Amino acid sequence: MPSLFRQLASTATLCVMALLALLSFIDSVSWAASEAPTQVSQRGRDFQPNQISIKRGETVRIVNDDADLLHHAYVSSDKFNFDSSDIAPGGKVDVKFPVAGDFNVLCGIHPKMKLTVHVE
Ligand SMILES: [Cu+2]
Repeated sequence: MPSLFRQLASTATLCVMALLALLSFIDSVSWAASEAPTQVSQRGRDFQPNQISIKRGETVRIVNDDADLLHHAYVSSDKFNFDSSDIAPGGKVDVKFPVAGDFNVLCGIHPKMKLTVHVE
């Protein structure tokens, strides 16, 4: 029965296409979720780099790479505030920037440390 065979073949083709679409959707979702944060180092009493540009909703990971210094990171603005509390040597903190604008990330322990984050 060729017509039944054709029907089965087209049903199978549709199933395969649906499965492929589902897999590519799952793949794109997991890629978006696992997007690595922009990393900034606290080293030599400085943020390195000290100027970055990200998109709204993205995360900046601040890592204290000074072996013997305590650091800190905070944002104080009318749009967005953040306070990490102390960051021990080797410690890290993730800061998510939910709104667009230009923000200064400062260290409460070393007043000369400044990171400028431009959020598109
Ligand atoms: Cu510091």
